[in-house]
Amino acid sequence: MRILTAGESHGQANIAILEGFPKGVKIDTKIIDQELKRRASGPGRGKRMSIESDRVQVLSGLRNKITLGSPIALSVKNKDTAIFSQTPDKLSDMNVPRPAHADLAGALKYGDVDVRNILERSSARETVARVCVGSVCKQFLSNFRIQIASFTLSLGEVISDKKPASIREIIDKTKKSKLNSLDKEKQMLAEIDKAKKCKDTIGGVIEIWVSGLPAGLGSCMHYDRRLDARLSCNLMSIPAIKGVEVGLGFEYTLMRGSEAHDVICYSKNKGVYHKANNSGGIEGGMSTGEPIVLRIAMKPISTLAEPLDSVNLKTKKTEKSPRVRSDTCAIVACGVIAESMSAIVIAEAMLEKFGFDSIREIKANYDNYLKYIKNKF
Ligand code: EPS
Repeated sequence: MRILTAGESHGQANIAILEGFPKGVKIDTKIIDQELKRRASGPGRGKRMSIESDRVQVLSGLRNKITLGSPIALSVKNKDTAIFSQTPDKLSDMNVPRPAHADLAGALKYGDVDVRNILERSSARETVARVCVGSVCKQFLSNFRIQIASFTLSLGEVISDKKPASIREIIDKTKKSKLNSLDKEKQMLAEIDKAKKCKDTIGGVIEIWVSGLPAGLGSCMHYDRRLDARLSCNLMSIPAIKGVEVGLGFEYTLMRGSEAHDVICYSKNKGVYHKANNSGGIEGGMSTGEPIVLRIAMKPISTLAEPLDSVNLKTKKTEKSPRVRSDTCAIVACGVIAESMSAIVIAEAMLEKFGFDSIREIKANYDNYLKYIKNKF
């Protein structure tokens, strides 16, 4: 599977092309739109989200809601295109980079003192395109009863006490939460309000689960085929993500091997299985068949309502960074994006293992593999 995205934050549209996706998969664009709506929602989102009403347009690759095996082109129009429709002489340069954004590194890299030329593409708005592709991948995975869900594990200093027992619990509980959390919603909402009042921003930790997948996706045979490496790469590519954990992650370092590692058991019913899932469903770069558990750390949104000190790249004088529209918190959006980026990796791994021309062929190979595993182990 190959994926390309294109689009600027205030350009005409965000576009994705998905190539190498199998034939015969039913895709409901309403489900893509629901995911886009989830991405735009959540407490702490800024004014831009009330301007946009993101809807996908499928430009190619589908006939009668079924994939053709040809490249799938997806487009989501922007409503706020003001910056691109203004004539250049009316548009002032933006010469003060915002700390913690791509502005300064991009200005240096591309040799441009107008950071607008950098921030338009580096903006997290681009994740609109990724969520469209993620939704297509999720719909493919649902043919194999593979589910992906996420929840807000912490927000600022408020940390959830709940350890979910199953993906069902995550889906059921987060459905009732504005913050995609399992508990402590009130305290988390208060954190956002506090940050907003101080004209500040806030981040948090998101936990992502993938369940229902077979053992043996990914590979131990080469570093870039490892499933955990690929998931980490995709998750780390989300703007504002500064850390990724698999399973116990950093907590492993506080334990001895004897208590940390998942003991292997056998029962006639289940075959071989792990007693616990500290590994987060991945050992040696391959899925174990247990749910995959991942965590990502989202830093506070970079653009502040009370801007930080910076430097004017033209005058070299100290100046406050510009006041631009932003979010106080985008943790709910980030959860949806993380699910999408995970769905892309798992879909790719499924195609590698079970073929990629048509869903019929993939299903047959998949069923055959499950039967083989069951009989042999
Ligand atoms: C947006 C994410 C943020 C928003 C952006 C829309 O992106 P950024 O990384 O640029 O901070 O601020 O909206 C604007 C740029 C704006 O004009 O308000 C998103 O997720 O859609």
